[in-house]
Amino acid sequence: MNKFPVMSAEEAANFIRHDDHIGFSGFTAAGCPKSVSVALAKKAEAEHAKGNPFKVGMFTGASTGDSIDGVLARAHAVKFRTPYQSNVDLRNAINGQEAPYFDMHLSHLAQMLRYGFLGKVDVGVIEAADITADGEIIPTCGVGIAPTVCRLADKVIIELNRKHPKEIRGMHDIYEPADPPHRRAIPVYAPSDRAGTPYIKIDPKKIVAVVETDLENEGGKFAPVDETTAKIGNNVADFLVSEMKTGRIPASFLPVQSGVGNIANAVLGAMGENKNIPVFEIYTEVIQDAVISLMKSGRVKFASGCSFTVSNPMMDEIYSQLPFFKDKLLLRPQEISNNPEVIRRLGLITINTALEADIFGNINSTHVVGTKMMNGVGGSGDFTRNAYLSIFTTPSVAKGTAISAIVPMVSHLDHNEHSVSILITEQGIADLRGKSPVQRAHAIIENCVHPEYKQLLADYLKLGNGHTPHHLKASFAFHRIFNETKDMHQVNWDKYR
Ligand code: 0RQ
Repeated sequence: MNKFPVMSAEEAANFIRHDDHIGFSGFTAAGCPKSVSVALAKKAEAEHAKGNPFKVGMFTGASTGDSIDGVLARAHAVKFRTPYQSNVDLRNAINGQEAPYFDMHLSHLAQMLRYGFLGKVDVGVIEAADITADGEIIPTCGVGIAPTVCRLADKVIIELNRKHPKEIRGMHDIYEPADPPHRRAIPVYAPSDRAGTPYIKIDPKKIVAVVETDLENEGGKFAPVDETTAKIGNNVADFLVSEMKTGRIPASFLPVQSGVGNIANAVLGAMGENKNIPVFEIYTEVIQDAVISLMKSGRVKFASGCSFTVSNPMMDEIYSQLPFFKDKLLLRPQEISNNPEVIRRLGLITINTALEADIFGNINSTHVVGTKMMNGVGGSGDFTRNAYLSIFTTPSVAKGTAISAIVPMVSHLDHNEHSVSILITEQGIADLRGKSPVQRAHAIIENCVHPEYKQLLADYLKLGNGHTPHHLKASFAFHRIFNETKDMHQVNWDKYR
Protein backbone atom coordinates (compact mmCIF):
# COMPACT_ATOMS: atom_id res chain seq x y z
CA MET A 1 0.00 0.00 0.00
CA ASN A 2 2.73 2.52 0.93
CA LYS A 3 4.13 2.64 -2.59
CA PHE A 4 0.93 4.31 -3.86
CA PRO A 5 0.73 8.13 -3.92
CA VAL A 6 -1.40 9.12 -0.93
CA MET A 7 -3.00 12.56 -1.31
CA SER A 8 -6.01 14.69 -0.49
CA ALA A 9 -9.35 14.35 -2.29
CA GLU A 10 -8.77 17.78 -3.89
CA GLU A 11 -5.39 16.71 -5.28
CA ALA A 12 -6.85 13.43 -6.53
CA ALA A 13 -9.76 15.25 -8.22
CA ASN A 14 -7.20 17.11 -10.33
CA PHE A 15 -6.63 13.88 -12.27
CA ILE A 16 -10.16 14.30 -13.62
CA ARG A 17 -10.64 16.66 -16.57
CA HIS A 18 -13.65 18.27 -18.20
CA ASP A 19 -15.44 15.74 -20.43
CA ASP A 20 -13.89 12.67 -18.76
CA HIS A 21 -16.04 9.60 -18.20
CA ILE A 22 -15.84 8.33 -14.66
CA GLY A 23 -16.68 4.86 -13.38
CA PHE A 24 -17.63 4.74 -9.70
CA SER A 25 -17.62 1.71 -7.42
CA GLY A 26 -20.57 0.77 -5.26
CA PHE A 27 -24.20 -0.13 -5.63
CA THR A 28 -26.85 2.10 -4.07
CA ALA A 29 -25.02 4.28 -1.56
CA ALA A 30 -23.17 1.17 -0.36
CA GLY A 31 -19.55 1.04 -1.47
CA CYS A 32 -19.60 4.41 -3.23
CA PRO A 33 -16.72 6.86 -2.96
CA LYS A 34 -17.60 9.94 -0.91
CA SER A 35 -14.70 12.38 -0.95
CA VAL A 36 -13.18 12.68 -4.45
CA SER A 37 -16.63 13.30 -5.98
CA VAL A 38 -17.26 16.12 -3.46
CA ALA A 39 -13.90 17.68 -4.35
CA LEU A 40 -14.73 17.23 -8.03
CA ALA A 41 -18.03 19.07 -7.64
CA LYS A 42 -16.16 21.99 -6.01
CA LYS A 43 -13.67 21.96 -8.85
CA ALA A 44 -16.54 22.05 -11.38
CA GLU A 45 -18.12 25.01 -9.58
CA ALA A 46 -14.77 26.85 -9.56
CA GLU A 47 -14.31 26.22 -13.29
CA HIS A 48 -17.87 27.38 -14.02
CA ALA A 49 -17.19 30.56 -12.00
CA LYS A 50 -14.22 31.23 -14.28
CA GLY A 51 -16.47 30.74 -17.29
CA ASN A 52 -15.00 27.36 -18.22
CA PRO A 53 -17.09 24.29 -19.06
CA PHE A 54 -16.75 21.35 -16.67
CA LYS A 55 -18.95 18.27 -16.91
CA VAL A 56 -18.22 14.58 -16.54
CA GLY A 57 -19.92 11.39 -17.74
CA MET A 58 -20.97 9.13 -14.86
CA PHE A 59 -21.11 5.33 -14.85
CA THR A 60 -22.21 3.93 -11.49
CA GLY A 61 -23.43 0.57 -10.18
CA ALA A 62 -26.91 1.79 -9.29
CA SER A 63 -28.02 4.77 -7.20
CA THR A 64 -25.27 6.44 -5.16
CA GLY A 65 -25.09 8.63 -2.10
CA ASP A 66 -25.60 12.38 -2.13
CA SER A 67 -21.81 12.71 -2.21
CA ILE A 68 -21.81 11.60 -5.84
CA ASP A 69 -25.17 12.22 -7.49
CA GLY A 70 -26.32 15.09 -5.29
CA VAL A 71 -23.14 17.18 -5.32
CA LEU A 72 -22.43 16.73 -9.02
CA ALA A 73 -26.05 17.47 -10.01
CA ARG A 74 -26.10 20.62 -7.88
CA ALA A 75 -22.76 21.67 -9.43
CA HIS A 76 -24.30 21.29 -12.91
CA ALA A 77 -21.44 18.94 -13.72
CA VAL A 78 -23.29 15.95 -15.24
CA LYS A 79 -22.47 15.31 -18.91
CA PHE A 80 -24.47 12.07 -18.79
CA ARG A 81 -25.50 9.57 -16.15
CA THR A 82 -26.41 5.88 -16.18
CA PRO A 83 -27.87 3.47 -14.92
CA TYR A 84 -30.09 3.79 -11.74
CA GLN A 85 -30.43 6.88 -9.53
CA SER A 86 -32.59 8.03 -6.67
CA ASN A 87 -31.17 11.39 -5.57
CA VAL A 88 -33.73 14.17 -5.57
CA ASP A 89 -31.43 16.83 -7.08
CA LEU A 90 -30.21 14.53 -9.82
CA ARG A 91 -33.80 13.43 -10.49
CA ASN A 92 -34.82 17.08 -10.89
CA ALA A 93 -31.89 17.71 -13.25
CA ILE A 94 -32.88 14.64 -15.28
CA ASN A 95 -36.55 15.61 -15.47
CA GLY A 96 -35.57 19.20 -16.27
CA GLN A 97 -33.52 17.79 -19.17
CA GLU A 98 -30.37 19.35 -17.75
CA ALA A 99 -28.64 16.03 -17.02
CA PRO A 100 -28.89 13.54 -19.91
CA TYR A 101 -29.74 10.16 -18.42
CA PHE A 102 -30.14 6.76 -20.00
CA ASP A 103 -31.72 3.97 -18.02
CA MET A 104 -30.32 0.45 -18.38
CA HIS A 105 -30.76 -3.06 -17.04
CA LEU A 106 -28.08 -3.25 -14.37
CA SER A 107 -26.65 -6.57 -15.58
CA HIS A 108 -25.89 -4.99 -18.97
CA LEU A 109 -23.71 -2.10 -17.95
CA ALA A 110 -20.35 -3.79 -17.32
CA GLN A 111 -20.46 -5.81 -20.52
CA MET A 112 -21.61 -2.83 -22.58
CA LEU A 113 -18.65 -0.88 -21.24
CA ARG A 114 -16.30 -3.70 -22.24
CA TYR A 115 -17.94 -3.99 -25.68
CA GLY A 116 -17.19 -0.29 -26.19
CA PHE A 117 -20.87 0.63 -26.68
CA LEU A 118 -20.79 3.54 -24.23
CA GLY A 119 -17.44 5.17 -24.91
CA LYS A 120 -14.31 5.21 -22.80
CA VAL A 121 -13.89 4.98 -19.05
CA ASP A 122 -11.19 7.56 -18.38
CA VAL A 123 -11.02 7.47 -14.59
CA GLY A 124 -12.20 4.96 -12.01
CA VAL A 125 -12.98 6.08 -8.47
CA ILE A 126 -13.17 3.05 -6.22
CA GLU A 127 -13.88 2.78 -2.50
CA ALA A 128 -11.75 0.07 -0.91
CA ALA A 129 -11.35 -1.51 2.49
CA ASP A 130 -7.82 -2.53 1.63
CA ILE A 131 -5.31 -2.60 -1.20
CA THR A 132 -2.12 -4.63 -1.52
CA ALA A 133 1.11 -3.52 -3.17
CA ASP A 134 0.55 -5.89 -6.09
CA GLY A 135 -2.90 -4.44 -6.82
CA GLU A 136 -5.45 -6.56 -4.97
CA ILE A 137 -8.36 -4.26 -4.12
CA ILE A 138 -10.82 -5.33 -1.43
CA PRO A 139 -14.11 -3.50 -2.12
CA THR A 140 -16.23 -2.28 0.78
CA CYS A 141 -19.96 -2.99 1.13
CA GLY A 142 -21.01 -2.62 -2.51
CA VAL A 143 -19.32 -3.88 -5.68
CA GLY A 144 -21.36 -2.72 -8.68
CA ILE A 145 -19.24 -2.31 -11.81
CA ALA A 146 -15.94 -1.82 -9.95
CA PRO A 147 -14.06 -4.81 -11.50
CA THR A 148 -14.84 -3.64 -15.05
CA VAL A 149 -14.03 -0.02 -14.23
CA CYS A 150 -10.67 -1.12 -12.83
CA ARG A 151 -10.01 -3.13 -16.00
CA LEU A 152 -10.98 -0.37 -18.45
CA ALA A 153 -10.05 2.93 -16.81
CA ASP A 154 -6.79 4.65 -17.77
CA LYS A 155 -6.38 5.99 -14.23
CA VAL A 156 -7.79 4.73 -10.95
CA ILE A 157 -8.25 6.69 -7.74
CA ILE A 158 -8.75 4.64 -4.59
CA GLU A 159 -10.68 5.93 -1.59
CA LEU A 160 -9.38 3.81 1.26
CA ASN A 161 -12.16 4.00 3.81
CA ARG A 162 -11.13 2.99 7.34
CA LYS A 163 -14.76 2.60 8.41
CA HIS A 164 -14.68 -0.77 6.63
CA PRO A 165 -12.44 -3.34 8.35
CA LYS A 166 -9.74 -5.10 6.31
CA GLU A 167 -11.20 -8.33 7.63
CA ILE A 168 -14.08 -7.92 5.17
CA ARG A 169 -11.65 -9.66 2.77
CA GLY A 170 -13.31 -12.96 1.87
CA MET A 171 -16.86 -11.60 1.63
CA HIS A 172 -16.58 -10.81 -2.09
CA ASP A 173 -16.52 -13.07 -5.11
CA ILE A 174 -15.16 -11.14 -8.08
CA TYR A 175 -15.79 -12.79 -11.43
CA GLU A 176 -15.89 -11.10 -14.81
CA PRO A 177 -17.12 -13.22 -17.72
CA ALA A 178 -15.04 -13.31 -20.88
CA ASP A 179 -16.61 -11.49 -23.81
CA PRO A 180 -18.23 -13.37 -26.71
CA PRO A 181 -17.25 -15.44 -28.59
CA HIS A 182 -15.09 -16.65 -25.67
CA ARG A 183 -17.68 -16.57 -22.87
CA ARG A 184 -18.14 -19.77 -20.85
CA ALA A 185 -20.85 -20.85 -18.43
CA ILE A 186 -20.75 -18.93 -15.16
CA PRO A 187 -20.04 -21.63 -12.56
CA VAL A 188 -22.61 -20.54 -9.98
CA TYR A 189 -25.02 -23.39 -9.20
CA ALA A 190 -26.13 -22.28 -5.73
CA PRO A 191 -26.30 -18.84 -4.04
CA SER A 192 -23.17 -19.62 -2.01
CA ASP A 193 -21.01 -20.79 -4.94
CA ARG A 194 -17.86 -18.84 -5.62
CA ALA A 195 -16.56 -18.44 -9.15
CA GLY A 196 -13.80 -15.86 -8.83
CA THR A 197 -11.40 -14.19 -6.42
CA PRO A 198 -11.98 -12.38 -3.09
CA TYR A 199 -10.42 -9.21 -4.58
CA ILE A 200 -10.37 -7.05 -7.72
CA LYS A 201 -7.01 -7.39 -9.43
CA ILE A 202 -5.67 -4.23 -11.00
CA ASP A 203 -2.41 -3.24 -12.65
CA PRO A 204 -0.91 -1.21 -9.75
CA LYS A 205 0.60 1.25 -12.25
CA LYS A 206 -2.91 2.54 -13.02
CA ILE A 207 -3.46 3.71 -9.45
CA VAL A 208 -2.68 7.42 -9.58
CA ALA A 209 -3.96 8.35 -6.11
CA VAL A 210 -5.00 6.87 -2.80
CA VAL A 211 -7.23 9.07 -0.65
CA GLU A 212 -7.67 7.97 2.94
CA THR A 213 -11.11 8.54 4.42
CA ASP A 214 -13.13 7.63 7.47
CA LEU A 215 -16.62 8.37 6.17
CA GLU A 216 -19.88 6.74 7.21
CA ASN A 217 -21.93 4.97 4.60
CA GLU A 218 -24.72 7.19 3.30
CA GLY A 219 -27.26 4.48 4.07
CA GLY A 220 -30.88 5.56 4.39
CA LYS A 221 -33.49 4.42 6.86
CA PHE A 222 -36.42 2.17 6.07
CA ALA A 223 -39.94 3.31 6.84
CA PRO A 224 -41.55 1.16 9.53
CA VAL A 225 -43.94 -1.48 8.23
CA ASP A 226 -47.46 -0.01 8.05
CA GLU A 227 -50.86 -1.59 7.51
CA THR A 228 -50.57 -1.55 3.71
CA THR A 229 -47.05 -2.91 3.46
CA ALA A 230 -47.83 -5.53 6.12
CA LYS A 231 -50.83 -6.73 4.11
CA ILE A 232 -48.78 -6.87 0.90
CA GLY A 233 -46.08 -8.81 2.73
CA ASN A 234 -48.59 -11.28 4.18
CA ASN A 235 -50.22 -11.74 0.77
CA VAL A 236 -46.84 -12.59 -0.76
CA ALA A 237 -46.04 -15.04 2.04
CA ASP A 238 -49.49 -16.69 1.83
CA PHE A 239 -49.20 -17.00 -1.94
CA LEU A 240 -45.78 -18.66 -1.70
CA VAL A 241 -47.05 -21.09 0.93
CA SER A 242 -49.98 -22.05 -1.30
CA GLU A 243 -47.60 -22.61 -4.23
CA MET A 244 -45.52 -24.94 -2.04
CA LYS A 245 -48.63 -26.87 -1.01
CA THR A 246 -49.50 -27.52 -4.67
CA GLY A 247 -45.90 -28.60 -5.34
CA ARG A 248 -45.28 -25.77 -7.79
CA ILE A 249 -42.50 -24.54 -5.53
CA PRO A 250 -40.29 -27.39 -4.23
CA ALA A 251 -40.62 -28.18 -0.52
CA SER A 252 -36.97 -27.18 -0.07
CA PHE A 253 -38.00 -23.76 -1.47
CA LEU A 254 -36.10 -21.69 -4.05
CA PRO A 255 -33.76 -18.71 -3.68
CA VAL A 256 -35.47 -15.34 -3.41
CA GLN A 257 -34.69 -11.98 -5.02
CA SER A 258 -36.34 -8.97 -3.54
CA GLY A 259 -36.22 -5.42 -4.85
CA VAL A 260 -35.37 -2.13 -3.25
CA GLY A 261 -37.41 0.13 -0.96
CA ASN A 262 -39.85 -0.01 1.91
CA ILE A 263 -42.28 -2.46 0.36
CA ALA A 264 -39.54 -4.94 -0.46
CA ASN A 265 -38.22 -4.68 3.08
CA ALA A 266 -41.71 -5.37 4.51
CA VAL A 267 -42.28 -8.32 2.16
CA LEU A 268 -39.11 -10.05 3.30
CA GLY A 269 -40.03 -9.43 6.92
CA ALA A 270 -43.42 -11.11 6.37
CA MET A 271 -41.81 -14.07 4.61
CA GLY A 272 -39.50 -14.51 7.56
CA GLU A 273 -42.38 -14.48 10.02
CA ASN A 274 -44.40 -17.10 8.13
CA LYS A 275 -43.08 -20.37 9.53
CA ASN A 276 -44.78 -22.36 6.76
CA ILE A 277 -41.99 -21.05 4.54
CA PRO A 278 -38.83 -23.05 5.25
CA VAL A 279 -35.48 -21.41 6.00
CA PHE A 280 -34.54 -19.87 2.67
CA GLU A 281 -31.66 -18.41 0.67
CA ILE A 282 -31.37 -15.08 -1.07
CA TYR A 283 -29.82 -14.42 -4.48
CA THR A 284 -30.40 -10.75 -5.09
CA GLU A 285 -28.75 -7.40 -5.76
CA VAL A 286 -29.52 -5.31 -2.65
CA ILE A 287 -29.25 -7.01 0.71
CA GLN A 288 -31.49 -4.80 2.89
CA ASP A 289 -31.97 -4.68 6.68
CA ALA A 290 -34.70 -7.34 6.70
CA VAL A 291 -32.31 -9.96 5.30
CA ILE A 292 -29.80 -9.38 8.08
CA SER A 293 -32.53 -9.57 10.73
CA LEU A 294 -33.78 -12.84 9.22
CA MET A 295 -30.25 -14.20 9.19
CA LYS A 296 -29.89 -13.45 12.89
CA SER A 297 -33.15 -15.24 13.64
CA GLY A 298 -32.09 -18.22 11.53
CA ARG A 299 -34.79 -17.75 8.85
CA VAL A 300 -32.33 -16.90 6.05
CA LYS A 301 -29.33 -19.17 5.81
CA PHE A 302 -27.35 -17.47 3.02
CA ALA A 303 -27.55 -14.24 1.04
CA SER A 304 -25.67 -13.42 -2.13
CA GLY A 305 -25.97 -9.87 -3.44
CA CYS A 306 -24.16 -6.90 -4.88
CA SER A 307 -24.37 -4.59 -1.85
CA PHE A 308 -25.24 -4.32 1.81
CA THR A 309 -27.87 -1.62 1.37
CA VAL A 310 -28.45 -1.46 5.10
CA SER A 311 -28.89 1.27 7.67
CA ASN A 312 -25.71 2.37 9.45
CA PRO A 313 -26.56 0.60 12.73
CA MET A 314 -27.06 -2.62 10.75
CA MET A 315 -23.73 -2.12 8.97
CA ASP A 316 -22.01 -1.70 12.34
CA GLU A 317 -23.68 -4.89 13.53
CA ILE A 318 -22.42 -6.86 10.53
CA TYR A 319 -18.88 -5.61 11.11
CA SER A 320 -18.97 -6.19 14.86
CA GLN A 321 -20.07 -9.80 14.27
CA LEU A 322 -18.02 -10.63 11.18
CA PRO A 323 -17.26 -14.24 12.24
CA PHE A 324 -21.04 -14.93 12.33
CA PHE A 325 -21.83 -13.26 9.00
CA LYS A 326 -18.72 -14.05 6.96
CA ASP A 327 -19.82 -17.47 5.73
CA LYS A 328 -23.43 -16.35 5.22
CA LEU A 329 -23.03 -13.23 3.08
CA LEU A 330 -21.37 -12.82 -0.31
CA LEU A 331 -21.03 -9.76 -2.53
CA ARG A 332 -20.62 -10.03 -6.30
CA PRO A 333 -20.36 -7.64 -9.26
CA GLN A 334 -23.83 -6.73 -10.59
CA GLU A 335 -23.01 -8.54 -13.82
CA ILE A 336 -23.17 -11.78 -11.78
CA SER A 337 -25.73 -10.94 -9.06
CA ASN A 338 -28.15 -9.97 -11.85
CA ASN A 339 -27.00 -12.39 -14.51
CA PRO A 340 -29.86 -13.90 -16.58
CA GLU A 341 -28.01 -17.21 -16.97
CA VAL A 342 -27.59 -17.63 -13.21
CA ILE A 343 -31.08 -16.31 -12.37
CA ARG A 344 -32.74 -18.83 -14.65
CA ARG A 345 -30.50 -21.70 -13.53
CA LEU A 346 -31.10 -21.10 -9.82
CA GLY A 347 -34.86 -20.72 -10.38
CA LEU A 348 -35.34 -17.47 -8.49
CA ILE A 349 -38.60 -16.31 -6.97
CA THR A 350 -38.37 -12.62 -7.83
CA ILE A 351 -40.32 -9.94 -5.99
CA ASN A 352 -40.16 -6.39 -7.33
CA THR A 353 -42.19 -3.25 -6.80
CA ALA A 354 -44.26 -1.60 -9.50
CA LEU A 355 -45.03 2.09 -9.57
CA GLU A 356 -48.00 1.30 -11.78
CA ALA A 357 -49.54 -1.80 -13.35
CA ASP A 358 -52.24 -2.13 -15.95
CA ILE A 359 -55.23 -4.42 -15.98
CA PHE A 360 -53.49 -6.66 -18.54
CA GLY A 361 -50.38 -7.20 -16.40
CA ASN A 362 -47.91 -4.73 -17.87
CA ILE A 363 -45.68 -2.92 -15.38
CA ASN A 364 -44.31 0.60 -15.15
CA SER A 365 -41.47 0.67 -12.60
CA THR A 366 -39.97 3.99 -13.51
CA HIS A 367 -42.08 6.87 -14.81
CA VAL A 368 -44.47 8.91 -12.67
CA VAL A 369 -47.60 9.56 -14.72
CA GLY A 370 -45.72 8.53 -17.85
CA THR A 371 -43.18 11.33 -18.14
CA LYS A 372 -41.16 11.97 -14.97
CA MET A 373 -38.32 9.58 -14.17
CA MET A 374 -38.49 8.20 -10.65
CA ASN A 375 -35.39 6.00 -10.13
CA GLY A 376 -34.84 3.70 -13.07
CA VAL A 377 -35.49 0.08 -13.99
CA GLY A 378 -32.62 -1.10 -11.84
CA GLY A 379 -32.32 -4.85 -11.72
CA SER A 380 -36.05 -5.47 -11.88
CA GLY A 381 -35.87 -6.39 -15.59
CA ASP A 382 -32.87 -8.69 -15.14
CA PHE A 383 -34.75 -10.65 -12.49
CA THR A 384 -38.32 -10.50 -13.79
CA ARG A 385 -37.58 -11.70 -17.31
CA ASN A 386 -35.57 -14.68 -16.10
CA ALA A 387 -37.43 -15.68 -12.95
CA TYR A 388 -38.84 -19.08 -12.00
CA LEU A 389 -41.79 -17.11 -10.69
CA SER A 390 -41.96 -13.33 -11.14
CA ILE A 391 -44.04 -11.37 -8.66
CA PHE A 392 -44.81 -7.64 -8.66
CA THR A 393 -46.12 -5.87 -5.59
CA THR A 394 -47.59 -2.40 -5.23
CA PRO A 395 -50.03 -0.61 -2.96
CA SER A 396 -53.28 -0.38 -4.96
CA VAL A 397 -53.42 3.41 -4.55
CA ALA A 398 -51.01 6.32 -4.03
CA LYS A 399 -51.35 9.92 -2.76
CA GLY A 400 -54.22 8.96 -0.50
CA THR A 401 -56.50 7.35 -3.04
CA ALA A 402 -56.11 10.06 -5.69
CA ILE A 403 -54.00 7.72 -7.82
CA SER A 404 -54.96 4.18 -8.70
CA ALA A 405 -51.71 2.23 -9.14
CA ILE A 406 -53.70 0.01 -11.50
CA VAL A 407 -54.73 1.75 -14.68
CA PRO A 408 -56.19 0.82 -18.08
CA MET A 409 -52.80 1.08 -19.85
CA VAL A 410 -49.45 1.72 -18.19
CA SER A 411 -48.14 5.18 -19.04
CA HIS A 412 -44.64 3.74 -19.50
CA LEU A 413 -43.68 0.11 -20.05
CA ASP A 414 -40.77 -1.56 -18.26
CA HIS A 415 -41.95 -5.17 -17.87
CA ASN A 416 -44.44 -6.51 -20.32
CA GLU A 417 -47.31 -8.95 -19.77
CA HIS A 418 -45.15 -11.87 -20.96
CA SER A 419 -42.72 -11.54 -18.07
CA VAL A 420 -45.13 -10.94 -15.20
CA SER A 421 -46.64 -13.97 -13.43
CA ILE A 422 -48.23 -12.61 -10.28
CA LEU A 423 -49.49 -9.19 -9.17
CA ILE A 424 -50.01 -8.54 -5.47
CA THR A 425 -51.44 -5.51 -3.68
CA GLU A 426 -52.76 -5.06 -0.14
CA GLN A 427 -56.15 -6.03 -1.62
CA GLY A 428 -55.10 -9.47 -2.78
CA ILE A 429 -53.34 -11.66 -5.35
CA ALA A 430 -53.85 -11.97 -9.11
CA ASP A 431 -52.35 -15.09 -10.65
CA LEU A 432 -51.79 -14.19 -14.31
CA ARG A 433 -50.26 -17.47 -15.46
CA GLY A 434 -51.96 -19.14 -18.39
CA LYS A 435 -54.61 -16.44 -18.73
CA SER A 436 -55.73 -14.45 -21.77
CA PRO A 437 -55.60 -10.63 -21.53
CA VAL A 438 -59.30 -10.42 -20.64
CA GLN A 439 -58.97 -13.18 -18.03
CA ARG A 440 -55.97 -11.33 -16.57
CA ALA A 441 -57.96 -8.12 -16.43
CA HIS A 442 -60.76 -9.83 -14.51
CA ALA A 443 -58.29 -11.39 -12.06
CA ILE A 444 -56.54 -8.05 -11.45
CA ILE A 445 -59.73 -5.98 -11.10
CA GLU A 446 -61.32 -8.53 -8.77
CA ASN A 447 -58.32 -9.18 -6.55
CA CYS A 448 -55.88 -6.26 -6.68
CA VAL A 449 -57.69 -3.01 -7.48
CA HIS A 450 -58.76 -0.65 -4.68
CA PRO A 451 -62.56 -0.78 -4.12
CA GLU A 452 -62.90 2.87 -5.17
CA TYR A 453 -61.55 2.06 -8.64
CA LYS A 454 -63.05 -1.39 -9.31
CA GLN A 455 -66.15 -0.20 -11.15
CA LEU A 456 -64.24 2.36 -13.23
CA LEU A 457 -61.82 -0.30 -14.44
CA ALA A 458 -64.50 -2.93 -14.99
CA ASP A 459 -66.37 -0.37 -17.12
CA TYR A 460 -63.21 0.48 -19.09
CA LEU A 461 -62.91 -3.16 -20.07
CA LYS A 462 -66.31 -2.94 -21.75
CA LEU A 463 -65.32 0.07 -23.90
CA GLY A 464 -62.93 -1.72 -26.23
CA ASN A 465 -62.86 -4.87 -28.29
CA GLY A 466 -60.32 -7.30 -29.72
CA HIS A 467 -57.89 -9.70 -28.03
CA THR A 468 -56.61 -6.96 -25.71
CA PRO A 469 -59.68 -4.73 -25.52
CA HIS A 470 -58.20 -1.27 -25.23
CA HIS A 471 -60.08 1.86 -26.14
CA LEU A 472 -57.21 3.91 -27.51
CA LYS A 473 -58.80 7.27 -26.78
CA ALA A 474 -59.68 6.30 -23.22
CA SER A 475 -56.60 4.28 -22.31
CA PHE A 476 -54.80 7.25 -20.73
CA ALA A 477 -57.91 8.94 -19.34
CA PHE A 478 -56.82 8.14 -15.76
CA HIS A 479 -53.53 9.97 -16.32
CA ARG A 480 -55.04 12.88 -18.21
CA ILE A 481 -57.66 13.51 -15.54
CA PHE A 482 -55.02 13.25 -12.83
CA ASN A 483 -52.91 15.91 -14.57
CA GLU A 484 -55.98 18.16 -14.77
CA THR A 485 -57.66 17.58 -11.39
CA LYS A 486 -55.08 15.66 -9.27
CA ASP A 487 -57.69 12.94 -8.81
CA MET A 488 -58.20 9.83 -10.94
CA HIS A 489 -61.68 9.27 -9.50
CA GLN A 490 -62.93 12.06 -11.78
CA VAL A 491 -62.73 9.84 -14.87
CA ASN A 492 -66.02 9.58 -16.73
CA TRP A 493 -66.35 7.06 -19.54
CA ASP A 494 -69.58 8.51 -20.98
CA LYS A 495 -67.83 10.51 -23.68
CA TYR A 496 -66.02 7.37 -24.92
CA ARG A 497 -69.09 5.14 -25.21
O1 0RQ B 1 -44.02 9.04 -3.43
O2 0RQ B 1 -42.61 9.43 -1.47
O3 0RQ B 1 -43.71 11.34 -2.69
O4 0RQ B 1 -45.10 9.72 -1.35
O5 0RQ B 1 -43.86 6.84 -5.51
O6 0RQ B 1 -43.48 4.80 -3.49
O7 0RQ B 1 -44.77 3.27 -2.08
O8 0RQ B 1 -42.78 4.48 -1.05
O9 0RQ B 1 -42.50 2.63 -2.75
O10 0RQ B 1 -40.11 3.05 -1.80
O11 0RQ B 1 -41.00 0.77 -2.38
O12 0RQ B 1 -40.48 2.45 -4.20
C1 0RQ B 1 -41.16 1.45 -7.73
C2 0RQ B 1 -40.10 3.54 -6.90
C3 0RQ B 1 -41.18 1.95 -5.28
C4 0RQ B 1 -39.00 1.32 -6.40
C5 0RQ B 1 -40.36 2.08 -6.59
C6 0RQ B 1 -45.21 7.36 -5.37
C7 0RQ B 1 -45.50 7.21 -3.90
C8 0RQ B 1 -44.16 7.63 -3.31
C9 0RQ B 1 -42.50 5.71 -3.82
P1 0RQ B 1 -43.85 9.96 -2.12
P2 0RQ B 1 -43.39 3.82 -2.23
P3 0RQ B 1 -40.96 2.21 -2.68
C10 0RQ B 1 -33.89 -3.80 -7.25
C11 0RQ B 1 -35.08 -3.74 -8.12
C12 0RQ B 1 -37.63 0.10 -9.78
C13 0RQ B 1 -36.33 -0.63 -9.73
C14 0RQ B 1 -36.40 -1.97 -9.10
C15 0RQ B 1 -38.16 1.31 -7.68
C16 0RQ B 1 -43.15 7.05 -4.28
O13 0RQ B 1 -39.24 0.01 -6.01
O14 0RQ B 1 -37.42 2.23 -7.97
O15 0RQ B 1 -37.46 -2.55 -8.90
N1 0RQ B 1 -38.28 0.23 -8.49
N2 0RQ B 1 -35.25 -2.48 -8.79
O16 0RQ B 1 -46.57 8.05 -3.51
C17 0RQ B 1 -47.44 8.23 -9.11
C18 0RQ B 1 -48.13 6.01 -9.06
C19 0RQ B 1 -47.39 5.85 -7.84
C20 0RQ B 1 -46.69 6.95 -7.35
C21 0RQ B 1 -46.37 5.24 -6.03
N3 0RQ B 1 -48.81 4.99 -9.59
N4 0RQ B 1 -48.12 7.20 -9.65
N5 0RQ B 1 -46.70 8.14 -7.99
N6 0RQ B 1 -46.08 6.53 -6.22
N7 0RQ B 1 -47.17 4.80 -7.01
C22 0RQ B 1 -33.17 -2.53 -6.79
C23 0RQ B 1 -32.21 -1.88 -7.74
O17 0RQ B 1 -32.31 -2.04 -8.88
C24 0RQ B 1 -31.12 -1.05 -7.20
